[in-house]
Amino acid sequence: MSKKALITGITGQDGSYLTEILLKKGYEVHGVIRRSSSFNTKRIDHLYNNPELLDHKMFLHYGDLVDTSNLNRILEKVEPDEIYNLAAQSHVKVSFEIPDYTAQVDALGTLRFLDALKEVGLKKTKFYQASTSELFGKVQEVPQSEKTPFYPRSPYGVAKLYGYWIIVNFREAYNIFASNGILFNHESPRRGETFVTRKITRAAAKIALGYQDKLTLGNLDAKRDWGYAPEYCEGMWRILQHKKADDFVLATGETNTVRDFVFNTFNEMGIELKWQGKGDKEKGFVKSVDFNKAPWLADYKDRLTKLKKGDLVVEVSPGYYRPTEVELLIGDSSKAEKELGWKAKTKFEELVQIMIKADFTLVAKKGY
Ligand code: NAP
Ligand code: G4F
Repeated sequence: MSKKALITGITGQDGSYLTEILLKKGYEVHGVIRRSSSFNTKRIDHLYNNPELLDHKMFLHYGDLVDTSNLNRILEKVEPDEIYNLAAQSHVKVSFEIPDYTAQVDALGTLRFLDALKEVGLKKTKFYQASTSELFGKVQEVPQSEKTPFYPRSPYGVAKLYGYWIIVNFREAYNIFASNGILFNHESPRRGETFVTRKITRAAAKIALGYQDKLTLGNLDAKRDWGYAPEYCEGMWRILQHKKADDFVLATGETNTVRDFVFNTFNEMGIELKWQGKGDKEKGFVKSVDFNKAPWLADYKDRLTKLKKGDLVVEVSPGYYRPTEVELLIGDSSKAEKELGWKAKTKFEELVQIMIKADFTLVAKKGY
């Protein structure tokens, strides 16, 4: 009989990749989706409606991490072998605007789910918790590993810290197989449009195609350890296949600034930028344009805008600054490499290439 997995947050970036991975491994996949006034399943429609996967076993259930009774019902009905708790209010900046809701979902939602699992009495079910490098916040050590002390810097980070510790507590108190994946930033063409990488690649594509004049960002100096999301979702599965429940950092071990991400994105299209000014006066101008340096754009030559040296394409607005910022993240995932055989393969330059090519193609086709 195939194993059953239950995924919360199945409609998100990671949920969609994890579903693909588990279906390929022969799992029966159950996902929890929220009621929405318009369709919210675009990242998984290609799986749900795929005639080639007609014999696939994928089921969706309405639910919400703030609704205990329904979590109980879903657990009783599905009786999963593995649970992947990916649902969250996952935007750090937004968590300063809605801290209570963020705590309800990201902190107490994790508790509700674990407690439901305990009450329903599914003793063999394994539980994966989507923990985060935001726990390290104001970093106490470089690079950050499973042993680095936490210092969260946002309501999101604090809520996820509760999620982390309640997992550890239920593991120790009730012998539940519950593990934290402490994942550093991971991105893809399916990344939400308001996270910085996707905001940059979409805007750069629009600028090159003439749908947008400039890109406005916040802190260009922030450094992140950016990896490729599908690899991290494979890592989640490996964490639950480990012989014992434990906590693992997944990261690339490289760090780059937001400014580097912008520079590389434009550079992939043959547009070189130069920076002038400091802080919120900093601006990015076109230094040179040579679309021939980007052979992948050959089919679109007639549609590219007449960008020229000196054009302003990037500016800073303090409106995007956070009240408290996480300045530097760089992870050490040697434990995951040693114990799970997991290692990030896609490096920074390749990640930028994947994302700008995907967004350019999308914008060229649809204009947005
Ligand atoms: P995402 O794209 O923002 O997806 C979040 C998912 O959670 C969506 O499916 C969303 O549903 C669902 N959700 C939100 N509130 C919910 C609620 N109250 N009840 C049920 N479902 C709810 O996030 P992601 O990038 O895939 O990340 C997955 C998880 O990993 C999150 O917990 C995130 O905090 C964590 N994480 C992410 C990263 C990263 O770099 N991506 C790194 C470390 C940890 P809708 O589609 O209806 O909004
Ligand atoms: O892309 P971001 O919004 O991601 P952030 O805050 O690192 O959080 C993401 O990764 C975490 C893992 O460490 C996850 F737990 C979390 O769920 C989420 O997936 O911002 C990255 C950096 C920040 O320093 C931010 O201040 O980019 C900076 N930034 C500069 N301008 C911007 C912008 N961020 C956004 N979203 N939008 C901007 O215009």
